[in-house]
Amino acid sequence: MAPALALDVPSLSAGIPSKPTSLSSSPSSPSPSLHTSASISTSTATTPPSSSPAPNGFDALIASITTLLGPTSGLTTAGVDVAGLKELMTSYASDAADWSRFGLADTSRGYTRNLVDVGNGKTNLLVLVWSPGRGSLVHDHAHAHCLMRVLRGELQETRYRLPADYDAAAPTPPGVVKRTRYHEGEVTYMSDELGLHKIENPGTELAVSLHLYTPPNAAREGCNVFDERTGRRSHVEQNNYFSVMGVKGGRVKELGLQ
Ligand code: 2CO
Ligand code: FE2
Repeated sequence: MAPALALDVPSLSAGIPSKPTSLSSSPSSPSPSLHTSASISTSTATTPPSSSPAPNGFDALIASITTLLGPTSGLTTAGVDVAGLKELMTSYASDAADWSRFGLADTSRGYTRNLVDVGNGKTNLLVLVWSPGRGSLVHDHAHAHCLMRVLRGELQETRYRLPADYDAAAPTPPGVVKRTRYHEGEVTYMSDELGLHKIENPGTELAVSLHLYTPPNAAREGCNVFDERTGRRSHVEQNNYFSVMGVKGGRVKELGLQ
């Protein structure tokens, strides 16, 4: 049967298996409390805010990413200034007041994918909100560059090698290469050349991260997820978002982004 259609649906943003990882929490844990500072919202609002907030450092970051990619780069993987993008994402002086309107949480899911910007069709910029003790499935990145900055909390990445026989009827399960803990403010890079990964929130509160994908291949064509135990690959869509431009249930086309 075809897999669920988006990375943010419960079947894909799976709970962390209790046995094989070193993480202690599980999806059946009691509901977490939200951060007290919390501009992170669990709002069910379905209409856009009546006025746009004043430009801030986050808006400047978004504009800088688009400028850096310029008129020609970002449409293919080659020629993208990854170091420049990493520098921009690192130098952003994070203020939750800037990005929290995008960070809509839903603790019934492993994480939410909230669309922030499409960079003139060259990027897919997302704020992801990770439920405590939960995370993603093992996945690839559709031949795109992936940069992740932790905006709040800590995230654990488990990196895997893609088995050569991944398309066989009984493939080799992806082997773990390493685990890394990323802290607030850190930026990491991932691509298919580096293998596969999954991301988890090992903490007891929501974690938030900013993800830049360029070119936006996964949003256009989906990506692959891999069963950790069997190595079986499934293709999933990545063009459904929990929110678009801060609007829950918002659609890319309705908001003029595509
Ligand atoms: N790639 C996953 C997604 O966009 C998040 S893990 O970090 O790349 O849903
Ligand atoms: Fe990823």
